[in-house]
Amino acid sequence: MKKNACYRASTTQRWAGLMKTNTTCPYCGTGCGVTVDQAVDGTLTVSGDASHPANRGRLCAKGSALAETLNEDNRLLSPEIDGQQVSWYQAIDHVSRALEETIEAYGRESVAFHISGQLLTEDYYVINKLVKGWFGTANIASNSDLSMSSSIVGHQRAFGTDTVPGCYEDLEAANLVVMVGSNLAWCHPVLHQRILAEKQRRPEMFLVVIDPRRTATADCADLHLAIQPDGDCLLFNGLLAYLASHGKLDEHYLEHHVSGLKDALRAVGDMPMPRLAERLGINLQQLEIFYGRVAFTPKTVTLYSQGVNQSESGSDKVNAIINCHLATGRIGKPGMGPFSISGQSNAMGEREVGSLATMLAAHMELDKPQHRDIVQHFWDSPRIAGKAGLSAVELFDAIADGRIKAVWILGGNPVVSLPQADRIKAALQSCPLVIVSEVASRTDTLDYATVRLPALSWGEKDGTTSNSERCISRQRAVKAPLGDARADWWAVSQVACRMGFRCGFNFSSAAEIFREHARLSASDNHGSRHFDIGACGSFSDEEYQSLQPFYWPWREGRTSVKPVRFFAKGHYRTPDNKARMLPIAAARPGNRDLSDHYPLVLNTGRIRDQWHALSRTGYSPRLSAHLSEPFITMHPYDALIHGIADGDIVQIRSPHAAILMRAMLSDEQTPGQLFAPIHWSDEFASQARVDSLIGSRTDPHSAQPAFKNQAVSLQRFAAHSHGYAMLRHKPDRQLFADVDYWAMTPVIGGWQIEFASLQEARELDTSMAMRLTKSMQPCCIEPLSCLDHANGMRRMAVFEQDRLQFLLFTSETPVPVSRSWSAAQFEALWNQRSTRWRLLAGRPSIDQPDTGRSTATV
Ligand SMILES: Nc1nc2c(c(=O)[nH]1)N[C@H]1C(S)=C(S)[C@@H](COP(=O)(O)OP(=O)(O)OC[C@H]3O[C@@H](n4cnc5c(=O)[nH]c(N)nc54)[C@H](O)[C@@H]3O)O[C@H]1N2
Ligand SMILES: Nc1nc2c(c(=O)[nH]1)N[C@H]1C(S)=C(S)[C@@H](COP(=O)(O)OP(=O)(O)OC[C@H]3O[C@@H](n4cnc5c(=O)[nH]c(N)nc54)[C@H](O)[C@@H]3O)O[C@H]1N2
Ligand code: SF4
Ligand SMILES: [Mo]
Repeated sequence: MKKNACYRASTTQRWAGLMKTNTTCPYCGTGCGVTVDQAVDGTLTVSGDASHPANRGRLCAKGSALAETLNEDNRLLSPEIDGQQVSWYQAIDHVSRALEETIEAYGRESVAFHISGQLLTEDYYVINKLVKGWFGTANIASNSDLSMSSSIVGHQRAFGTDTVPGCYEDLEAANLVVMVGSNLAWCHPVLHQRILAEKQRRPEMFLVVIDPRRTATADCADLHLAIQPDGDCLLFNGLLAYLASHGKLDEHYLEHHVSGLKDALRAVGDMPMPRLAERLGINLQQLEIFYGRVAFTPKTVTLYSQGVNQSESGSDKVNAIINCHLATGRIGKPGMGPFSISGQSNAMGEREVGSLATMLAAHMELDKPQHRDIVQHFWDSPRIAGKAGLSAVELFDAIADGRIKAVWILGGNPVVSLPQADRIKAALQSCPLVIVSEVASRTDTLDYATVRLPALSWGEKDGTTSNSERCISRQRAVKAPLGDARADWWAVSQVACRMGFRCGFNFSSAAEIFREHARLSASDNHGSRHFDIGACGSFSDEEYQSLQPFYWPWREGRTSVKPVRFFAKGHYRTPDNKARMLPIAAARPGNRDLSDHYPLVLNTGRIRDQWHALSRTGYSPRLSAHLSEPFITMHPYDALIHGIADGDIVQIRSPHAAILMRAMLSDEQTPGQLFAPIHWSDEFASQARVDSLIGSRTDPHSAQPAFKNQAVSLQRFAAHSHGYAMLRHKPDRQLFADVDYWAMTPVIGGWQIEFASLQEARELDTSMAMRLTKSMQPCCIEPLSCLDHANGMRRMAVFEQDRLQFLLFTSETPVPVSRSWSAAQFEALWNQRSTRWRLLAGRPSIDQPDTGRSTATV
């Protein structure tokens, strides 16, 4: 038996008709353990896995709602070629032949993959092996390009390896936690809860948030520095100078384990503190508190996320932070270290497998001949990629200009998530072969697929995933696959076999792939690479099934597997084993593209209860209740000078596109800056894809897009008519094709749609009433309608037998009906016609309470 400290005989247990399975949450990089209970009738309930080291039983709102997002209505159930349903046999045959023909006609570099952090390690492994070992290219644009690549570059430049030095326990052991560009409270809620629980136990623990806007995370902190956008390099350069001038450098650590101090110090200069504070847009006292706290608190962790990574200076921000930790020797020791938090659940796994355009496999490097030899020899592959492939932004440029002729997208929605998103649409439209492996039946990217392949969703998938602290856990299947959905590794292996590569891809299980990945990590390693899970290379299938969360490295013959820290005693993976401090040039904070035409900075990010393009969370009424429409937050001052009131629909324009969102006024924003969430895709709203606004500025070292600092303009959208509809089922978005603004949200009982238009109210009403009625395809519908002459409001209710089918209200002004009350009416039986008119009031009668909102504000 392997010595996995918490190895158990089995993780799926039956008790009194209840089946319990331990698995892992598919959302964020916290990587929480989830226990799924399956009742005899198949009902699934989820709870936090008390034995998982990441969450010890906790779950956030998204994790707790996992069972209700296993929705069966929105699943891609069978393969399709050009919109026609086909068998897997036909699909694999078609894909393999089309790829062969493309390579033959246009060469190996004409084929590319676009993958995301939703995939499991086993999927990545097979894709990486096929692309680099058999196709001989490194064209794998990965989720990391959008999310983690600045951190990867920062790690590699400083440490010589992409190794996160610390672990979650450091966040609890620290006396000072500095959160930079991270809204941990909403994006990694369980980690945030762990920090807050510790702070409650030790109130002297000090929390700092560095973020241009006041977030939920900032609200819980002792100090919030609302620096100007991209002021991070300047702030941390200033900190390094302060530490040096206050005698806080660790001379011993610097002498033995670090190089580059002199150059780094020369680059930071000696800007006086008042000028520094002024440039950063914060007050001097705040800056002094921050620097003073860091200087006098050895146990400091600096945790950072997309406010750092997604910037033109992303890699430099990472190194400016790491410089301060190296100079003080605060790294790899309990409660100390720089800590890059990963975004998607398996973003870290992607890096371990090396399924990026810039890496090889198992932390080996594309440009090292001995690494290429190790991998090619291990794979026994006909060739091996020798140079970096295309990053995500470059990949779609290459599709647009015809260099790439075939792209296979697995687990991503680039039409929503990449900069200049309208160009992504155009690029995909021009690409002869677009294969999309998806779980959902409707996404914006699927519209452009020539081949659609149904993938297993969470709950059906089986494999491993790695979280931000290098902990590898199992995702286990808890239900049978729906339709013809298959694992991504299976689809890719089948295509490879059909292309004649059976020798390398004859995989029959995730366990088999994991064993091979583990053996490769140990191949010719001898301690030279941190990522080594050689102990898993000889697992039996049963051991793989029962594998408990463990941390890497886990070398052959060693016992597993507590969190490991790196670099306390140096041993960096550079030629002289010393870490590198880098000279960081800090540009002036702000946005150099601001102009009279585009005077405001648009910042983008996430909200608490939604996940990316809503393909899962967007179907949950509970999760959608938090913030239910695409919105943009602005300071009341900006609203005032643009003539905008809370709840107005506004147009946000950049040189690339224009979108419509609902205005939310908040003093959490600094004047001159706006914040919009990334979640609303064309599937859920008319024009709310923020990435259509974002330009293609990227970090020169990591190629990561500058998603958080875009110059835009703002104006009120002067709608002539407004509407609100409640439907029993999610309507086809084509119904609203010519309505300027619409957004749909699930509520208990159905779907609600808010809309607004430049059409006259009467026109809008007639066309919406006709379309909605037509979409019912009823056997016998009974409409009821009225025009309220007092306020020009039109009201309509449509029944099919005793059930309400839809409600429609239109008006020249925003529609004041009770949203929650109208949703609740879908549950009722309406067999007495005489009472039906009540519905047209859109609110409860005077003797009934109404707790919900009655206007369309988010
Ligand atoms: N609820 C929810 N949670 C998620 C996700 C989700 O979709 N929904 N997605 C997951 C993924 S993939 C990721 S990558 C993570 C992202 O997690 P986070 O990085 O924490 O989330 P974001 O909202 O993208 O951005 C974080 C903060 O960066 C700030 N920021 C913007 N510009 C700057 C700047 O110049 N400097 C500094 N210091 N800060 C700046 C923004 O104001 C924002 O509050 O979240 C993960 N968790
Ligand atoms: N403006 C702006 N843009 C951003 C960001 C930002 O902060 N601001 N953040 C960036 C970041 S950090 C990220 S991570 C990206 C996220 O961008 P994407 O990764 O493109 O977003 P998702 O909506 O998560 O897309 C994942 C798709 O995979 C499908 N899926 C889920 N599991 C599986 C599976 O096992 N197999 C297959 N084949 N499909 C699966 C889902 O249904 C979903 O449609 O957005 C990036 N874009
Ligand atoms: S914190 Fe992240 S991993 Fe944990 S339950 Fe929430 S979404 Fe899932
Ligand atoms: Mo991400």
